[in-house]
Amino acid sequence: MLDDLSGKGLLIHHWDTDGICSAKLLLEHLSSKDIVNKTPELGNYYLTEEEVEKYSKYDFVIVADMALTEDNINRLAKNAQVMVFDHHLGEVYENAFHHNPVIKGENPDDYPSASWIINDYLGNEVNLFAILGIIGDHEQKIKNNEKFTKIIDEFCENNNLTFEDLHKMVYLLDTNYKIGDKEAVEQAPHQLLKIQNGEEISNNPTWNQNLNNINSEMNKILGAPGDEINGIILKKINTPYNIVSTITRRISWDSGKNTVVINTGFFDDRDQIYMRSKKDVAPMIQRGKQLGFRCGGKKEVLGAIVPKDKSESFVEEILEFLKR
Ligand SMILES: [Mn+2]
Repeated sequence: MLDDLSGKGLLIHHWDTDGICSAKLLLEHLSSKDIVNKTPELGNYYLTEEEVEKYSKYDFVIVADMALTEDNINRLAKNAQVMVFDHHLGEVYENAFHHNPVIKGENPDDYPSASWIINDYLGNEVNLFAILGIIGDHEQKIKNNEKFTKIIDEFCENNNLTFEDLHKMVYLLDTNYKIGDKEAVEQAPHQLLKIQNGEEISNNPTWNQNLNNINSEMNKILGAPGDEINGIILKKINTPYNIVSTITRRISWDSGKNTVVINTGFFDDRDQIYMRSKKDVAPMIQRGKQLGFRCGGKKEVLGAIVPKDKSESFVEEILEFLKR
């Protein structure tokens, strides 16, 4: 189906390692086609009105590792053939080719990243980019997944790499969105198309400098204690870096507790709210959508962008949900 696409094409992908690696794999496969890649405004899990208008002039649109709104997809599908490759929760799109085994009831543990799903769909061998997407989305937690631990271990052995080497590459690729550089995110898949091996990621000077800057900000934030309410960790942060998901992960994994983080510093008019829980958070994602917020996530993680005046009450609801 990918091979039948013709005309001018657009690839929209998530800004994280999984999205960048997914884009690299798709661009490589589609190298003979006329296609450009874009990521949404960083922090937005949807397209703005302006973006939808700009992106409506293409003949085909591919979306990778992002659950855009159904309205976004419908609008794009008016003029274009739309294909979506994803593993986030959500609804099946009526007007697109929607390849998302997780939505269709498959076990998420068998589909840990969009990069894996796409690599499989393309019929490629296991490779660095399929693997980096997985480690990007799960980090150390993937070690609880027996099937993929085996796949990753084998890959490391064959390529003379350690898990830590791959983990570091993920952190380097993720610096592009964490410093808020949308163009750098869009450039990254093209940089990956040129490289021969992972060392060229590990040794990239710009990404290493970014990482140093981000690490000092992270350490500053993680060094200050959060509040603990009924065994739930609640942390308010105010940073211009797009690191709310990373901070939430670190706190929740280090503490083993349900964690809610609010960042008031990324958008001028809205807060970023992130939650990680051992509970299935799908009902809370539904609730966020019902309240009209941009809200999405996976089985164990919720991310929402909430107007500043609604932020406090939504956090209250999340805390209530976690207590139940
Ligand atoms: Mn992903």
